[in-house]
Amino acid sequence: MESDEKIGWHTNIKKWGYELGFVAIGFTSAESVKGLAQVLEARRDLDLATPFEEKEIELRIDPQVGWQDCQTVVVLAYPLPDTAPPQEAEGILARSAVGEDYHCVLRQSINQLIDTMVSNGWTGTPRWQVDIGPLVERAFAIRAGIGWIGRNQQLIIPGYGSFVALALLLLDQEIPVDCPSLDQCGACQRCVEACPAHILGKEPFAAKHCVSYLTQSKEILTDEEYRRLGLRIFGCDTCQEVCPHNQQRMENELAASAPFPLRRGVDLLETLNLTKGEFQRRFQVTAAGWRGKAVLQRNAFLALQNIRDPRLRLWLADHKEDQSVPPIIVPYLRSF
Ligand code: B12
Ligand code: SF4
Ligand code: SF4
Repeated sequence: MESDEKIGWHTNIKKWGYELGFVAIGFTSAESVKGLAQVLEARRDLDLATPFEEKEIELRIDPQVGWQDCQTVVVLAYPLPDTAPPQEAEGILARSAVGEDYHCVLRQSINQLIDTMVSNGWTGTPRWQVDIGPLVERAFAIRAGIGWIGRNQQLIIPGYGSFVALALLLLDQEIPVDCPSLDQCGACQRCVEACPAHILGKEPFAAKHCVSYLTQSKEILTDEEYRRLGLRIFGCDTCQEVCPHNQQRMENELAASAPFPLRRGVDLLETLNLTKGEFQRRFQVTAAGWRGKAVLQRNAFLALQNIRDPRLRLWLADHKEDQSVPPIIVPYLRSF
């Protein structure tokens, strides 16, 4: 491919991506991410990595280990939809867990982007990943210059914020790359101070203690861990909500909460009593569905306990009597 043609693809892939709704797009090479293997090894050796991560470190840092023809990594950020904030005493869902599952939304948009590339003469065979895939997406995102990694560990896009989902498009052609962008956290410590698990500002990141992980883990949570959940039913947005770079979006959500069809709040007792049919209708279509119904019910139970909701005593009386307490909740009955 001639150099003019390569520049043309760089420009056009960005143009088509923005037309499809992506808010930031950047290009980087398929080189391995230097220095990241040591971080991943330290997380693994200290037992801080989550079981959701690929075990093979080389596959996570080097695109050519998974696909030897890979030459370029395009990083794309898609906005998470605006949502209405939860009301008092409601369970809280993270923004990434509300609305149509972002994995499906991004998959469709990337396939549309690839179709457009092919219809304009792209002859390669692009591959892609959205979240589920070995490559560490944020490492490529900073190298592709779409943002910086905040103290909250999030990829923050200058002028937009961090409430985005990321995707990687892998190409078997060499396309010009973008420059990394500058860190804009400065002296700010808001996320470090707000984190309920007190894990920010320390290296390596203790992913297994992160409340987002705890809401998704099926292991039995300690008393200290489950208290940290507060009212959270799936995920944790606290370190992003306090970030100055997300305040504009937060204000927009607060000011216009009524028109948003998507709500982050859920009724705790309804979630605890979730039937299979309700789970399929309300949660399975979202990114909160992948861990199943029981983990959401457990989190609703713990949230009711955390706010000492009197409805929990009645629920327990009924369900203990007919022995219908879901097995995932049984270990927590010791507190009653
Ligand atoms: C496993 C996982 C988790 C785990 C562990 C998270 C973690 N911080 O490691 C848990 C379950 C806790 C989790 C939680 C969340 N996650 Co998550 N998660 C992932 C997943 C699948 C892998 C992450 C991973 O590899 N971690 C290992 C560490 C080392 O990598 P990292 O934190 O992603 O990135 C670091 C390195 O890249 C490092 N780095 C980059 N370059 C270099 C170079 C050198 C030399 C060094 C030393 C370091 C370095 O800087 C980054 C920050 O430390 C990715 C998708 C993917 N395939 O990448 C999504 C992903 C990171 N998660 C995402 C989201 C949205 C979340 C939550 C916000 C969801 C929620 N609301 O609850 C929280 C945020 C928690 C947090 N503060 O990070 C988004 C991030 C979007 C964004 N704007 O950054 C991703 C990219 C999914 C997606 N496709 O959109 N997640
Ligand atoms: S997601 Fe929650 S627990 Fe995890 S680092 Fe951010 S504030 Fe802390
Ligand atoms: S809250 Fe402050 S320190 Fe944390 S990520 Fe945002 S700007 Fe950086």
